[in-house]
Amino acid sequence: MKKLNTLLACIILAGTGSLAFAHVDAAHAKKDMPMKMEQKPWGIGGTAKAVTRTISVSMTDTMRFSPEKIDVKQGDTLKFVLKNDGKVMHEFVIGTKKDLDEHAALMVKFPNMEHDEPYMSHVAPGKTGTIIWTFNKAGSFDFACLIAGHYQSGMIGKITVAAK
Ligand SMILES: [Cu+2]
Repeated sequence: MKKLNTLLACIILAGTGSLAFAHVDAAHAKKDMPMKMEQKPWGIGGTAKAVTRTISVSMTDTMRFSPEKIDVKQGDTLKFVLKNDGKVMHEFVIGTKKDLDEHAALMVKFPNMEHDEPYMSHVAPGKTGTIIWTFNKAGSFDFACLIAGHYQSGMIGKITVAAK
């Protein structure tokens, strides 16, 4: 039953476009197709001209983000500048705890799974990634590195979006 539930979760996630399995041509697709602006419980993809605030986040091999807590006002569009200060790949994914838990479990099962959404960025060592995201819903959300082992080591931060 547990296995079936997991399988079901995979299908649901894949069906909603949260994850793209076997997305071998991700870089190419990213260049040619506009990112889809899909409303999520934690906000919606933003545009460069809507940016109200830029925040730099460092990711390190100690499996920590700096800062670990980010306070946002509802309606703000943040540009996250994500610097991988480590020697291994890291990623920054925004979501609800529930979504991230589920996604992290899939990453353990399928470590080579590739995915790309406007609320996530995979950053190679020494490189910098960016995300522009509009927090149009108030609430408490997480950001995390879902690479197998990293999430489980506590590579998680908090985003609090205060209601207008
Ligand atoms: Cu990581």
